[in-house]
Amino acid sequence: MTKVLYSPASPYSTKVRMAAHYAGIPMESVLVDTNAAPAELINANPLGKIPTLILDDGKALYDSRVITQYLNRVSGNKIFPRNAEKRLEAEQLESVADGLCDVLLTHVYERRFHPEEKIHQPWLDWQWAKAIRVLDYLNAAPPRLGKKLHGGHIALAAALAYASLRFEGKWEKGRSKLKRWQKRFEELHPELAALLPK
Ligand SMILES: N[C@@H](CCC(=O)N[C@@H](CS)C(=O)NCC(=O)O)C(=O)O
Repeated sequence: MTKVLYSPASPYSTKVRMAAHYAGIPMESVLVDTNAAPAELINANPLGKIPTLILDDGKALYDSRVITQYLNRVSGNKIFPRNAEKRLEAEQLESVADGLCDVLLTHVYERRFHPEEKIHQPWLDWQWAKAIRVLDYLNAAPPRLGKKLHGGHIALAAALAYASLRFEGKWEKGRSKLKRWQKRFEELHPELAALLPK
């Protein structure tokens, strides 16, 4: 069976696991600690990042957007719309949601990997400004949400769950539409919400 190397707090891993579940693609989830650089991960992905997918024939796939496109192909377009314009919209939403994860992760890593005196606050401020812009942009017009999902919705749900996990109380103020979107996603899709980090 296809394996996904993941960690429950990793938003890109959450996205991929939710997308596989949504598309009905069975997958064995293998918990890895990227900080320990385990051989199974490094041998599959020289970047040592998760998620990394390992197919039955041993082929490895990364990063998460390569994986969601792969899942879309093998599921017969269950993750991205066939219509070109709608597909571009979904891919763009996935990209901006992943970009939000990138800046949030930069914050987490700056603090995790540097001693206090080496933390560079202007760099953190620069990154945080991006997070604020993305959150405001999304809050101004949250994507339409229903039972039928695409990869952009799934990526956004994963990104907001990560924001709540690491920055609870710091991102929600003044963004009630986005907060409601997050809640509604969880109400409409409890089986996917079960994969979100809590
Ligand atoms: N662009 C990548 C980002 C993946 C990523 O940065 N994952 C983090 C965990 S959330 C990771 O593996 N970090 C370990 C490291 O950078 O060494 C993707 O979309 O998969």
